[in-house]
Amino acid sequence: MNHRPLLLAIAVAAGLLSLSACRKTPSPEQEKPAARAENGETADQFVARINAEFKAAYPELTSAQWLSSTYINDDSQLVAAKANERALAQLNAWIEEAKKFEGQPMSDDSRRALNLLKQATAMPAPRDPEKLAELTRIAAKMEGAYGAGTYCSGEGAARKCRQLGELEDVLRSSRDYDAQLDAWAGWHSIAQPMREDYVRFVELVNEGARELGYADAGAMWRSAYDMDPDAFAAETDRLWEQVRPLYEQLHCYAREKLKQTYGVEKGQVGEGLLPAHLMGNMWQQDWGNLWDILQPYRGAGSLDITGALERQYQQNLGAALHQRGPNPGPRARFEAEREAQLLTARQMTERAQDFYVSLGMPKLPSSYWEKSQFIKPLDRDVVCHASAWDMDMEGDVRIKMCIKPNEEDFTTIYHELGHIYYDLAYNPQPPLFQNGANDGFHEAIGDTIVLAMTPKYLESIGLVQAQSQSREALINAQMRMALAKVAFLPFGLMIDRWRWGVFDGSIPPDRYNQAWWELKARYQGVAPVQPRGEEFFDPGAKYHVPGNTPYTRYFLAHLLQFQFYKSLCEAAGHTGPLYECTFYGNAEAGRRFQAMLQKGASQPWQATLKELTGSEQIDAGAVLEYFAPLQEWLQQQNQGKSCGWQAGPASPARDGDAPEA
Ligand code: X8Z
Ligand code: ZN
Repeated sequence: MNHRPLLLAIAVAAGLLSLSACRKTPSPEQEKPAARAENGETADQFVARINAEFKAAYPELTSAQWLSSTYINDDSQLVAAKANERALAQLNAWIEEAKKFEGQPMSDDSRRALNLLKQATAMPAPRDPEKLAELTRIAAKMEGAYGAGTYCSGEGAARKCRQLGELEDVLRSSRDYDAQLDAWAGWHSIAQPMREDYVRFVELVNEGARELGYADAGAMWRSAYDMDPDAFAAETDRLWEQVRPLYEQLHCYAREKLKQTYGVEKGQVGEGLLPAHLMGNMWQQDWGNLWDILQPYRGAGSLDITGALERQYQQNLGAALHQRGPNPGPRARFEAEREAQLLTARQMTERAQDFYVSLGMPKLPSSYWEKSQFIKPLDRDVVCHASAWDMDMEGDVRIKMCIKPNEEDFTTIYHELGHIYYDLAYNPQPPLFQNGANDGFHEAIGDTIVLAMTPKYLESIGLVQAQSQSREALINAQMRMALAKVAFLPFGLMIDRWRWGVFDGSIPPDRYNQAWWELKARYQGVAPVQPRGEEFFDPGAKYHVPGNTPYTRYFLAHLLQFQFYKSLCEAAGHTGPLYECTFYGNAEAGRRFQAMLQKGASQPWQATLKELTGSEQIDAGAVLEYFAPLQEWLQQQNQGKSCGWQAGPASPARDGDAPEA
């Protein structure tokens, strides 16, 4: 979940506006006598009223959601479900009322706002009050179950219970095949009990979507892109085809290294698939943790960010212990550790803030520092999955994370602050326009900054040592970025390929897990090493499924961020190769970025994209330009190897053929 819990989660434009990309001009209709509803209200007045009511009601919803995510128990779940129930009922009532104004004269802004209203939630609720209540109960329960998920193993004194963070630590750091398999399978076991709830959840949101006039909830999600929903789906196929060759090269290289590390038998599954539990990440969406295995040139350009952050933590711990005098006891030691963890997490956030401030953006308000959750509390369950929150549309912004001193969490902070700075920038807009140009934009802001964290920038802030300039160092830096950004691409696509199928019924409940792994094989080329039958519900082990957050946004974001980056680099006057650019400290880049953020969802995203990049299309050209040196290097490395994989007879990768890289 990001900044807009449930309600407004995907509030972007509806299909009706289509590609007109109409600019906001003072509406001539405002001068005509406007049609009025029975209460004498014009369409423009109606929109102004719901904007005001929406904003007034919003803090109660976000507070309830914040509590249920940072303090999971039955009570907070009940309160969150009830708040959501009220909000979704109100939304349905507004949408119903808005029908009165269909075909009536109104300003362009009001027309857009009313279209956005129909898209204001990713969880369309049935009108039937009992079903609505059931839906919000299930939603709160599934999110709570994910957050509280705990895997216990071992007997007697050896029995231990671990949550997601600890199981992720195993995948991050251990290279023991069985320990990784245990952690991977252990986490996936927590999702099994969600299956039944998810089946019902799908029925209920589909009913809600149909009542709004969509074929199903997936069709509704696809309608949120200022273009024909089918054309949108086709667009994602086109974009995937653009980047697929690059992914296949990376896949081929990674497989070879895994075989070298774990042996030919264990380093792959079936015909060329990567073992799901060996990719350093629970969902194989980011391979950055496999740096020890995949690093192209040992020691060329040291980018050990995790090491630097760990040292920073150790320093903080040393200072905290020192304050407690000689020979601190276990309790004092424990307190010092907590203090150092919190301090390190705050320092990491300060560094991220510094980048935004260098672009001319404001410092975060003091309430951000007081109210955010930076580290995992020990006395209760929380949803650790990182999120950014705009509590009241007027400055109470927060992040909720369980930060650890490692590179992944460090870049995630930059990601979350991207959401926060977007929120702050569009707060002056009417509430219905307070959203990303489309949801991919929202996910791309912080990641654009991450692209600008070049080795030189990291050196300049003292996080890594002086960087050598060599071809080896360049390939290392590119690989580091590719393991995060390129490895992600097919994952960014497959989750909603699964959900679109689930919502439209082409994936029925008795094929949930099978279809999941077919899509994992087809797009990512990964597979589990043990059978995963229908007794499992592996999609539920990924936050966004129980959390009902649409996922295609991240696929779009992984392309958009390169387009944004390229344009901001040009604005900053960068000349050389794209990958060398940082716009840290550049006021002009900051001005252009901020101008985009301030627009929010007030116009079709195509117009917003054009203002920054000159193009109205999402395109993978900038990704390919950025990674050109790595792609060439990978092709050399993979020469003579048989790349590609056989996704299995049930789900041919391409009309029955293995994709050959
Ligand atoms: O969920 C997130 C963010 C919050 S919007 C932490 N991301 C996706 C994920 O973790 O699966 C960021 C990248 C992809
Ligand atoms: Zn995000």
